[in-house]
Order: sequence, then structure tokens, then C-alpha cells
Amino acid sequence: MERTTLHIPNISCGHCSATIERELGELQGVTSVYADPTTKMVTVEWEDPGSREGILNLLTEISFPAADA
Ligand SMILES: [Cu+2]
Repeated sequence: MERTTLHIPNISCGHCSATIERELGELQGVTSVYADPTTKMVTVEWEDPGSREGILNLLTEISFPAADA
């Protein structure tokens, strides 16, 4: 299992974090997503065939790009 924590500046409320959790949760291989609207940090865990790149690409597609990617 792999895990990363990403800073996502576009998170402004609980609706944003819920959207991220739902969208990333549907990505193949993703096993866990926790998005904190207060800190704007998202922790994602995944296994094959998930990938860090796939997660970053999806976040960009849904207009929540990670700041540190
Ligand atoms: Cu929001």
C-alpha cells in the first residue's frame, strides 16, 4: 500500500472535501481518502493499479489541483 498527503488550496468548505473524497474514492486502486476542509490537506491510500500520477491527474481534472505536485 502507498500513501500520500497533498495540499489542495482550492478546498474552501466541507462540500469541496466531500467531492474530493467521492471522486478519488471511485478511482481504481484507491482504498482510502480523507480530505480535511480546515487544513486543506488530503490523505490518500492506494494499491495497484492506482498511482500517485493518476490521483494527481484526477484532482486536476476536477479543479482541485494539488499545490505540491
Ligand atoms: Cu467547498
